[in-house]
Amino acid sequence: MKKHVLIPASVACLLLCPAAWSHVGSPDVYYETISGPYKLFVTVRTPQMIPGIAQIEVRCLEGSVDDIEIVPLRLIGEGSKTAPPPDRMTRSSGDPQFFKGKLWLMESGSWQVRMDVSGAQGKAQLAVPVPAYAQRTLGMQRTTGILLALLMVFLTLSLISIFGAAARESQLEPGVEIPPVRRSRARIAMLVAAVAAVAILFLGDTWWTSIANANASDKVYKAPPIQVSVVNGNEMILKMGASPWHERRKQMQLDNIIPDHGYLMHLFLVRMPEMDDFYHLHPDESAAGTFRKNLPALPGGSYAVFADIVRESGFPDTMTSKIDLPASDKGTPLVGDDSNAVAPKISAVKVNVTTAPLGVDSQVEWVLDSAALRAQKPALLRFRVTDKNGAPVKDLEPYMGMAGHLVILRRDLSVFAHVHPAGSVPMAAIMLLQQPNGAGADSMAGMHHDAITDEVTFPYGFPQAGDYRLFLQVKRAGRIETAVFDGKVAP
Ligand SMILES: [Cu+2]
Repeated sequence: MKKHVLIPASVACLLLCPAAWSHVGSPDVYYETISGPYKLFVTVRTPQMIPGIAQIEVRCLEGSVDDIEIVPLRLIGEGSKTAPPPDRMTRSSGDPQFFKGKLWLMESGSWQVRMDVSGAQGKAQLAVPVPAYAQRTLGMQRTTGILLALLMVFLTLSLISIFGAAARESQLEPGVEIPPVRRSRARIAMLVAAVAAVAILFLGDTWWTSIANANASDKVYKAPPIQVSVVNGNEMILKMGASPWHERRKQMQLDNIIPDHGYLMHLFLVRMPEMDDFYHLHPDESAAGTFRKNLPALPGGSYAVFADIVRESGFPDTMTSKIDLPASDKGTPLVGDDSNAVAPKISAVKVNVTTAPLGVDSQVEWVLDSAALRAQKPALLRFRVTDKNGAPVKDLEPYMGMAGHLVILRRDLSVFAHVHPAGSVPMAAIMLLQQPNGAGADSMAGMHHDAITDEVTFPYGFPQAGDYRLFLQVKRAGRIETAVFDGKVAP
């Protein structure tokens, strides 16, 4: 009890620290897939604490679903084979194609939510990767804190008075006058008890604070640190470390990174504060946890660095850093899937302009629906590519296996998300679920779920209100092209 009342002070400092970034400030899972006869949009709101409850929502976009059962499983390994009894999702009374459910996630790590869907078109099964991690420490409610503090004072005073009474009259017969020597002995006893009580409270506070700090450092998720430097003029070196959170977990060690849509690392450099220069690069791993990339010629400035990797468990990390780069006119030209885009200065643009140029002679229209720019609202972000005459283009081709890649950045960098037509979960995790002995039977999900047309969609929900810049990347006739949008997200 005494320990507990001291929580608020220790926790307060944790809450003031920046939130634990993963995929930087965008922890919820948005996933769109075709599962057998059904097209489904799944949202998993991950718990802030582990163990905690994940809130799951499924909207059926095609087909007619009657019933969905959900169960949480590890994404890989033994834990992915034995399923506990499933929970049934609740069908919305107002919207029969909308289902809600809850699942407990008992441990941090890489999970999947497996779903058995049945409806008018038969049965289907799918699995959604869900990375689970404690995002913060929960503070104590103020009223609980006050109540416990009052109880602490009451118990401490009671304890002192019990010691006083014991020294004063415990050995006297009832009704006997208390001798003065006992009265003074009682005062001494109460003084000793008070000193002891204060000492116990002090030690309790110290103990609790150290536990809270330890929890904050290795139970609350933090992205691994990354050291970024440039040598030989234009060779960027990125050295990953391990956060205490990762060190506690064997499956998070440096040597177990797996390729995600073709590369071990997707590296994004964004020139700040104007976000007017953008690079999407793929460094090579030269030693465990060390990556290298020869940079192209670039305008100098301060660059925000976002490095995406995926562990073999399917768990993603986005490491962040920043680096000042001098202007250089010599560099290694970008080849293959590496790309660069120049964007207007963010301080000079209008938000919510729905058309942006793409390449030399075409454009992208952001087809905004009412839900798209609301915080926490799952939406399909929809983009349509047209030529200079406004006609749909026919030459979009897969870029790293997909119709498009979307990087979403809040202006203050508190949100970074790298999203694909299948959603916000890493493609590598989806691929793990599709392996022959993998858990999911979701053979249609992921990379090739729709033929590539002139329209690219991304399931996503902006985590908070604010100004965002979106970099949409597609490939046309062998060229990687980027369209840049600015959106204001309402609360
Ligand atoms: Cu991508």
